[in-house]
Amino acid sequence: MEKTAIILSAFLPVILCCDCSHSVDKPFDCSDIYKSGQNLSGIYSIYPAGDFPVWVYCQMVSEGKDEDKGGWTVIQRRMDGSVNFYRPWRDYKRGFGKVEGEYWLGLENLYQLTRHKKFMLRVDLEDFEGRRGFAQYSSFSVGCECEGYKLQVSGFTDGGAGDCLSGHNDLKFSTFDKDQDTHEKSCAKEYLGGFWYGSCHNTNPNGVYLWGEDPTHYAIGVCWSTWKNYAVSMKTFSMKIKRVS
Ligand SMILES: [Ca+2]
Repeated sequence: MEKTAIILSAFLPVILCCDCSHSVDKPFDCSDIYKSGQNLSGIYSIYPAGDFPVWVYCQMVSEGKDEDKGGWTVIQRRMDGSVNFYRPWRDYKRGFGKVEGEYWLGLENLYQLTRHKKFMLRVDLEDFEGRRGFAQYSSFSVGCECEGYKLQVSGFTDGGAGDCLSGHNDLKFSTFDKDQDTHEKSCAKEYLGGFWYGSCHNTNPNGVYLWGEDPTHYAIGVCWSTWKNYAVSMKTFSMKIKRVS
C-alpha cells in the first residue's frame, strides 16, 4: 500500500496538470508554475514553443484581486538603466537583457505564448518619488513576424495610471532598423526605443532610462503619458502577462 502511494506520487505532477497540454516538467508559462504550487517570485524556465527553455522572471505576488495575484510572466522590465534598449530588430525578435534585472522577453516568444492561449496584461509603474500605478488589460496577444508582430490589446482596467496602450492596438512593432509605424519618419529613431509605434506613442516602455524628469528630452524616456507627462521617465516599468482560463 505504501509502495503504491510512492509510485503514484512520482507521477502526480503530470497527472494533476491543469489542462494537460503541458506538464509541469515543461511549464508553458508562469501560470503553470504557480498552479504547481510555486509561490515564490523569481527566475524559472518556461517552454512556450515546445522543447526549448526560455528563462523568465515569474511574479508570484502582486497587488490586486486574489485571482490575479500570482503566475505572471514578466515580458518586459526596466528598473535601473543597466541594459541598453536601443537595439535592432534581431534583438527585439529574440529577446535581450538579464532575466534577474532589465530585459525584453522577445517578440517571437510573445507570439508563441499568445498564439493559441488567451492572456491578460498588466503594466506596473513606479516613479522616482515612490508613487505607484498600474494598468490592466483583459486581452493581450502578439501576431506572427509575417504580420509585423502586430499588437492586440483591449479590455482596459484602471489602476490609477490611465490607459496608454489601447491607442497602440493593431500596430506593428518597429525598431530603428525596421520602420513599421504609421508616421512619415521613424518613431523608433525619434524616440530611441523599440515598440508598437503608431505616429508615434502614448508610452515608450523601451525608451531611454532617464532617472526621472527631464523636459529637455521630450518623450524619449520610459514614460506613460496618461499618468505623468511625456518628460517623466519611470523608475520601474514592467509588463507582465497571465493566462486567462
Ligand atoms: Ca515611419
